[in-house]
Amino acid sequence: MYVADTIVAPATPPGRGAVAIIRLSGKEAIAIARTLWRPRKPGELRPRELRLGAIRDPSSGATIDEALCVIFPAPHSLTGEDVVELHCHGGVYLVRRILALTADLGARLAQPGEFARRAYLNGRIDLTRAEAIADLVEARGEEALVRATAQLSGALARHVEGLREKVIGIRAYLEAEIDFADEDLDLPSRAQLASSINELADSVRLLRDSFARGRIAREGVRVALIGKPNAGKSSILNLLLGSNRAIVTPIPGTTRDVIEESISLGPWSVVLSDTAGLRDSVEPIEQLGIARTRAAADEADLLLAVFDSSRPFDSDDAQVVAATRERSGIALLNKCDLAARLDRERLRAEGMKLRVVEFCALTAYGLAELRRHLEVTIDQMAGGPQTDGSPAITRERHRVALDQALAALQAAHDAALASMPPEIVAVDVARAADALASITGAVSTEDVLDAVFSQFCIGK
Ligand SMILES: Nc1nc2c(ncn2[C@@H]2O[C@H](COP(=O)(O)OP(=O)(O)OP(=O)(O)O)[C@@H](O)[C@H]2O)c(=O)[nH]1
Ligand SMILES: [Mg+2]
Repeated sequence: MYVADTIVAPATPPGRGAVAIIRLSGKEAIAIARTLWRPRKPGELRPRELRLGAIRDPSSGATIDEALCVIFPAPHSLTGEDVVELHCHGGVYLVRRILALTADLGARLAQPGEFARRAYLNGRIDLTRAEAIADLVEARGEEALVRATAQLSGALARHVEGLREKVIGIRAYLEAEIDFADEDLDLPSRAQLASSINELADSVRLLRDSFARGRIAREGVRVALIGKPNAGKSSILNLLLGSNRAIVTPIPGTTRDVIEESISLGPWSVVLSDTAGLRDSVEPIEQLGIARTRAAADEADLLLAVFDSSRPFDSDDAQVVAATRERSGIALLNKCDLAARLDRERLRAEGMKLRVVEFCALTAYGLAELRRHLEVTIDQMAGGPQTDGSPAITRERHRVALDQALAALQAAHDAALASMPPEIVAVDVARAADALASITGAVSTEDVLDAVFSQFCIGK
């Protein structure tokens, strides 16, 4: 439900900074600003013009801060409503004080994503652009940034709209068949119709299959380091991070909990998890840690299986090999600076199917090779390096909608071939159009909007 009251929130992150921006949107926004803020030089506030002035407490008349003010009257604003920005100094207490003053004058603190939701409801942005704003803010790597910018420019929305128009075109043929059943019109045959539906389904499938790339770009790739205690997992994490994040000691069983850190790898963002060493342990704390290792390995997109090449293969290593079965990743023969007691051939003989890289965490030997292989593996997971610049979907929501559209197109195709009455085929075609419309929000429900906008933070 659209409530047109006036909302307020800091648009800048909490904490101290040179400047904080407080944003108001709604019918009372400009009136509230006029009460709180007075220009230094006399004269009316003109739209989209930044003016210097002071913020005063209306009850005492005391000046609280020097601040810039800019107004964006409806409908040409972020939300489509009257919007005001107060650029004040970035003090924690100061911002809280100004927010309280706006509340006294009738503004309500905005919910997460409420500005973007109003922008959508007033037709300023579609849902994919709203999601792109969230993605842009969250982007942790070049691929995520490029994707979010393209989506913000409307590339995905236009692509989906194009597909929907084709679906509606097919619907138009069916309507003609219904309306002019008795007349001798030159309409496409059922076989032609079925083949057009098929073509369209192929395009929808292509977009759905872009999810792997889109998701990886947006969320990052999850990579778990697994191996027996003392194999060198934490040393490798630290090396990849370039900092001593995890504790490293010669004592097996040092890492007890899962440690997560992000790195960039080429265009990708990678979330690395260092884990407790896998072994048969009776110690209860270690057992809990090992259960977490297994969970992290299950959740990971890729595994980095670490082996201590200075020690003979044992039953703990066998557990690690077993954990890599049917999984993607890379095996590292670590400690290759020491005399070798375990080599590539032995690992292969024990059933290791992943690529094996010789490594030394102390000297960084093999690091370039590891990074290169990881990047190539991620490229492959994402469906190969992208060259054509076509948009990718980035969210489960998009994928579900495209699956629904595909199922409906399939049903329409079958009904068309089975010479079903045009009304029946048209129902399936309409379902496909609605599913596509839900992606951009041309058709939406409260539930969908709640799901999309609750991911935003306050002030967006
Ligand atoms: N010689 C040599 N020592 C290494 C290498 N990598 C790690 N080490 C040493 O091996 C010991 C264990 O390293 P960690 O990184 O703590 O091993 P881990 O796999 O995290 O061990 P847990 O947390 O106990 O499971 C430390 O003393 C490291 O300095 C290497 O490439 N060569
Ligand atoms: Mg460790």
